[in-house]
Amino acid sequence: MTELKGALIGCGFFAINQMHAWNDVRGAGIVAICDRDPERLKIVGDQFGIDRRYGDAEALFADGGFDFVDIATTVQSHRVLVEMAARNKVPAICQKPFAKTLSDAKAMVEACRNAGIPLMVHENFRWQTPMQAVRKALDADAIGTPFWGRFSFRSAYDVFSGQPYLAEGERFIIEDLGIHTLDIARYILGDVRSVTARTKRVNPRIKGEDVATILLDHENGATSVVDVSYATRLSREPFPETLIELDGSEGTIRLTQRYGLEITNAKGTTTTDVSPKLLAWASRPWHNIQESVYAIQQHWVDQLERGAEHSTSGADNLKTFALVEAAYDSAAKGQTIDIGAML
Ligand code: NAD
Ligand code: 89Y
Repeated sequence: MTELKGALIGCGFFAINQMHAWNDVRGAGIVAICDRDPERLKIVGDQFGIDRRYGDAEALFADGGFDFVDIATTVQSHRVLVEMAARNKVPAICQKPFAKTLSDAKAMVEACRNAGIPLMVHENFRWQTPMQAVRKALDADAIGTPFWGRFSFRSAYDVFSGQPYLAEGERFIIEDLGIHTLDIARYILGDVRSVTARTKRVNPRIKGEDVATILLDHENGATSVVDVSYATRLSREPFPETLIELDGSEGTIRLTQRYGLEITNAKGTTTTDVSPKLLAWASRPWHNIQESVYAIQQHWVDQLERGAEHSTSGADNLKTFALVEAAYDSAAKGQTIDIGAML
């Protein structure tokens, strides 16, 4: 197979994981990088041996010579960069959060559709080994039809030292982390009809909300709770694990801390270790996220090769992004928000 050539824009904190993962992915490699901060450009260029370096994305696209672009900047630049990729007819991956608003996100999907280029959102949490294990158990009919779920991420891990911008935005946990948890809820229990949410800020040193409790009515009649917190000090810090509880017509699934998958049905209870692999370049506790970065990037290449839609295509991600906006809207108004009307 011919190796696809990629260009990466945004050489910050998280891009290091993406660059390591591209080294491992079969069928693609990064040939050019871009960052408007010369220091980050030098650090990443030197670490990964990339000679083609750009301080400006327009100049990168003007030179060309790559088959796809991986946008790893923060959200403010996502729309402009995705639309630049569309204008240049270059397939694009865009980090989460996909956009600042749902209307921007819709415009980005439309621009790529009109340009005829694939667009995938780097929504990697559904690619974590434990999430895949839960999906597989449901597909194998281990608990019959699920009617209730809880998707929980509660932590006091200091995310602000690596990502200081998270302390500065008007919005924090739903937009940054809850977006993943909401996507997992969709991946496991299907699309959502309506959203009711409550938020709180506990940490006085940040601007946005750091606690959210979100009730989802799924289209198939299941109900779930997505609860996320960065203000929860526990005896064993779970970062970055998403814990899951599912009740079904024939049994239950519990994804417990330290990656235990417990399935109870008429045959009894089985407990399996669904720990993520510790990749050569990964480090605990991030290895769960890091493995999923590799998995989603491999999926990008595999689907391009097959000419097939990506699991977290731009169009798919609109349905996750709508839940983010609906959660903020619901918390602000104290009302339940209808998702169908937003899409
Ligand atoms: P960061 O601020 O450390 O890095 C962003 C980099 O992009 C900076 O070096 C900045 O100079 C560069 N940049 C910004 N706009 C640019 C532009 N127009 N042209 C060129 N360079 C530009 O941010 P980060 O912590 O690495 O986060 C990046 C994105 O990754 C965010 O959207 C964040 O939410 C996301 N993220 C995802 C995960 C995940 O698991 N999927 C985890 C952490 C962060
Ligand atoms: O930015 C966030 C993400 O996407 O995963 C975890 C994180 O780094 C901090 O909440």
